[in-house]
Amino acid sequence: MSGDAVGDIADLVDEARELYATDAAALEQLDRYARRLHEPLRLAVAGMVKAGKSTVLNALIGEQIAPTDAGECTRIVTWYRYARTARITAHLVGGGEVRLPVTRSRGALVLDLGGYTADEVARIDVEWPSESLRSTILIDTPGIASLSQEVSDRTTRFLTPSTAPSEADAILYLLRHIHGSDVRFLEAFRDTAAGGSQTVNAVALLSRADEIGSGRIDSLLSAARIADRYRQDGELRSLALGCIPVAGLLAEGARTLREDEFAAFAGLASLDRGTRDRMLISVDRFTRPSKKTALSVAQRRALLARFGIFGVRLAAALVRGGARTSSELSERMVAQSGLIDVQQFVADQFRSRAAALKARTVLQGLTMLLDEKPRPGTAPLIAGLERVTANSHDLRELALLAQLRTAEPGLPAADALAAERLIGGSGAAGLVRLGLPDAAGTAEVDERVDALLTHWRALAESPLSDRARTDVCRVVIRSIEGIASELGVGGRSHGPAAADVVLAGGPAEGGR
Ligand SMILES: Nc1nc2c(ncn2[C@@H]2O[C@H](COP(=O)(O)OP(=O)(O)OP(=O)(O)O)[C@@H](O)[C@H]2O)c(=O)[nH]1
Ligand SMILES: [Mg+2]
Repeated sequence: MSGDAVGDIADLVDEARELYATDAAALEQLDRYARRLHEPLRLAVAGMVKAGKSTVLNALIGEQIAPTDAGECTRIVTWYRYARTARITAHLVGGGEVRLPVTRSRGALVLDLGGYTADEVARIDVEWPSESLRSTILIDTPGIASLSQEVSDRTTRFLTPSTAPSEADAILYLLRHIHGSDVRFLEAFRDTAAGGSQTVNAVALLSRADEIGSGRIDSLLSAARIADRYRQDGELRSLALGCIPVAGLLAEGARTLREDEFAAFAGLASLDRGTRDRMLISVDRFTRPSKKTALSVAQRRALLARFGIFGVRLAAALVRGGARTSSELSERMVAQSGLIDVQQFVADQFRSRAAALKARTVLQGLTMLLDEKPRPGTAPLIAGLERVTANSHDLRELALLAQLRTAEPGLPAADALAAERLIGGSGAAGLVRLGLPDAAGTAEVDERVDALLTHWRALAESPLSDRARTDVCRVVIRSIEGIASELGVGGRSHGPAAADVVLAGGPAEGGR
């Protein structure tokens, strides 16, 4: 989305401020929308209780800052955003805020509510100097389908409110198996977040992937197969943009690996194979008193808490396989964990569309406000909202992506798949959309763009295409033209035809 489109929406928010100048609640809401347009993307981590949400969030940040124990804090929506100095603020339910101490223990942040209970705290804001938070605000949420209805309600009120857009622009939804509660939540999120456009802006993470094969070394392969199946599954496919297996504990441990832990793994790796295999056969065996290793039982328990039995087995195997330093080991463990796929997905599908996702949220919020509190003089604002929606190609892409995922596409199957890729369903980068390798040269790109334009124009103009199909084709053609201009190709036949594509708006350049 071009900066201008965000600017247009900011102008509409200003117009709304004048219309609602006498309504303090509406003004406060509008101020929040205005700020939201200029903040980083809000990405929430959600899922059922103990799905591994806080652990994955820590892995993404690369620090142990979200509490993963069973304490009070896991019941509170907690925001993690970038700031140069660390600061933690609790926002109280009745209004007002208190500063909480920044305390660490063994490298992990300890969130201390200072005498307040979780019920008294509406949300916690953690400002933290981590580079990974510069472009994304991460939000940890209490587990849905909790034993405590109030805890679940906190998350559903936050992510799927009934009278406002979701507080999150996109979510990482963690699940261990698909459960009825997961499907119900994702449906509610899709409907709330998307409003009329039904945008799909959630990705499913098949979490705690190391436990899937009982911690056997091939667990992650089994997890990958299950994730594949879920990805093809009709139900999840219409609710999430993908399904990625991830071993969060392994990723968190790897990204925060300490020298003493590396030394412990090196010690295990140096044992003869038979001894090591027997020792690591189960958690029970590993924590039995034994003279075969210099590690105390307490040290072994600590390794299990940090890495799980799978992580310990893998780390020992990786050291034997040649990881000579803690950073080499950390890198290899991260590579196995699935974290990089998650990071890549977030970058390709969410961050590159950040402006469009935020814009959509604010457009939806303004529309809801106008519906809920109609007043004279709103006609120009309504027209403005319609104009921005129709003119923003990025918003059209988001809507079409959802349409292709959730409804009968009205296109031959191969075209539907190609359309999805071209509008960014497999990633927003130009070459990915064209289905070309990273190394593709200009001539190859040019040729592909030409062939695609010829194909999609013919389809648009075919007498067999009805209005709906022609509209889809036009969005796709506009996307191809956007890619051509982004990649600096498209001399020959692309230029003039742009005129017959009525959609205005800049090329799909993403929101960076
Ligand atoms: N083996 C294994 N254990 C994990 C993994 N992720 C989390 N755990 C463990 O599962 C427990 C819960 O993890 P959390 O990250 O706190 O889960 P959560 O979803 O945030 O839990 P709530 O906020 O209480 O709903 C902790 O004991 C973690 O160590 C994983 O990938 N593998
Ligand atoms: Mg948690």
